[in-house]
Amino acid sequence: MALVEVKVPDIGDFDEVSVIEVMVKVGDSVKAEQSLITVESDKASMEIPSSHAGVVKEIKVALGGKIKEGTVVLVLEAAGEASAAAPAASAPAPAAAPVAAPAPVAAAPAAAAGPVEVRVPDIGDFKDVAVIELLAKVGDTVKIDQGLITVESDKASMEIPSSAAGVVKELKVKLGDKVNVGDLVAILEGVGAPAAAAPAAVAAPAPAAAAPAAAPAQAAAAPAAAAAVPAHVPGAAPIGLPHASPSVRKFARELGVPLSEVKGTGLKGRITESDVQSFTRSVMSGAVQTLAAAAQNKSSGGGDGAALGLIPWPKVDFAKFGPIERKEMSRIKKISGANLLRNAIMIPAVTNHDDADITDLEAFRVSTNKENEKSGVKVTMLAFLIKACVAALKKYPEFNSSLDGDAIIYKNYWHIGFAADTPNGLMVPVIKDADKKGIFQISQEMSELAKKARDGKLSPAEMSGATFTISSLGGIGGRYFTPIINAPEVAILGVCRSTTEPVWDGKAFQPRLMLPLSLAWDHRVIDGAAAARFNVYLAQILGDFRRVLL
Ligand code: CAO
Repeated sequence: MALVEVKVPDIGDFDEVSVIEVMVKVGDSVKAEQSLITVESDKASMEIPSSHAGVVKEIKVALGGKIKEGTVVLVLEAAGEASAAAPAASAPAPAAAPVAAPAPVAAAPAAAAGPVEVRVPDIGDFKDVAVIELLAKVGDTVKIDQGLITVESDKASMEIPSSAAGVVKELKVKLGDKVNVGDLVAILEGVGAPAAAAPAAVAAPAPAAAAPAAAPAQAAAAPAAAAAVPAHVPGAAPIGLPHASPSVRKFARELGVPLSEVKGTGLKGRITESDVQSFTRSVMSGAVQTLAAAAQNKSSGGGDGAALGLIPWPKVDFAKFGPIERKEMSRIKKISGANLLRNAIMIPAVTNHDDADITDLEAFRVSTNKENEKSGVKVTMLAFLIKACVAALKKYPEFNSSLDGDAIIYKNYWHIGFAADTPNGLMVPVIKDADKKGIFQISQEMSELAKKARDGKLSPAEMSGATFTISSLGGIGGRYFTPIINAPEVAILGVCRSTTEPVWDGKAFQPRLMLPLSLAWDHRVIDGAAAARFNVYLAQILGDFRRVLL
């Protein structure tokens, strides 16, 4: 069986258009006329069909690559004789209706100031194509060649440009209308007639449009030209691309938005520019994750960093170096991992370390617990830390805030989350309205919530709404660490194990119980001086709780 090179047919004025989708892969059997790739200019997108039936042996183009007439798209092992019914590949595009072009120019001669009719130019083989987007409205001032409407067949979409500059007086088509060559699109109040050489706006494939000098005035007048798809086969299999006009595709590409994940709200589910905008907003706010980001979070180490332009995550065959055991991460670890990764990457966090002298507080805590031994409630250092943090948050409200775009939301409630280590991973239960609760109540709630966390019984409500979080490793050990902020909060306090240290009191070293504090904060909202003040104040309160009353 013969190997056949399938080449880009005559696509008219298109030169160096980008490949935006490769629809087949090596090994696929394709039919003659089946679409192989989609290419796109800023004004139209089109599919390039196969000239032959056969099996794909090699793909010669890549996503993002530029192609033009004659570029080899792929190599096929032809199934039989080259399909006679496949004009596209070898033969130039559809006779690309010569540029004897239609209306526009004819209707808009010299420097007319009166009404100018804009009509559908020669769009080649296309008949009864649907208007899927109105790009201008009555009252708009449009430039020559500016797209007025977008039309679409099952194989291509293209913008119909204005043949003149002017103000749109009347739009003669509406969404869903079917249009043909010569149909009236709009009436403009001419503010200037088309210059002699209005370039082919739809950058369409009309070969004739490209014809140089030959037909100067006429050709110039023919803004668009033949249809976007060289070999249009009515009724061919629908394309796999999401429906969106070329300009929306371009917009999405500029933002890196995967169109296939955007829900279209336009006519027949078409994706509009505002759909792309709202998708972008949802991703930026963290409400939605792109499939690529989700896949990255799933992969080893929390992603390969490709989206950040990083080198790939190292792939090592660990078994080469010694025995290994592979265990799937728990659901909680996967979820918290994805959140931690996002927070670590997206928040410009800084950590301030300080120490609080808790000698007296610890003595008070121990004596309180002795006195209340029978109550069954153990007063914890963490409960005091929660109360002290509420006082500091009230004094420095930016630590109890969240970012919302360019605004800061200050919260007039104080819900404090605390990190709890559980067999399944890290969880953060929340003590609600900690400002209104006493140390006993907080201690009791904490022990109940920590137990629930360990038993995997925390409800979502018990883990939401925190305005600030404390992560205490005090019961375990360590000196200082840099906790990751629990977005959308803007600060977190890390606490390590207190130790008795020699502290200079001005005359001598005294043995004092010092508690290491590590405050991580979002530099977009908080600055270093505020963080230092917060820590100093917090340490003062822990040193002497009476200060809360001042
Ligand atoms: N310094 C010295 N000792 C401390 C201390 C501190 N800062 N904090 C607690 N301790 C001691 C307590 O006195 C207690 O000792 P005794 O058993 O002798 O009374 C012991 O450590 C256990 O403390 P606790 O029962 O009061 O528990 P806690 O309030 O410290 O912690 C909880 C509760 C749920 C926070 C904890 O069990 C936990 O899960 N900690 C880990 C949090 C975590 O993983 N953070 C990291 C997040 S970032 O990856």
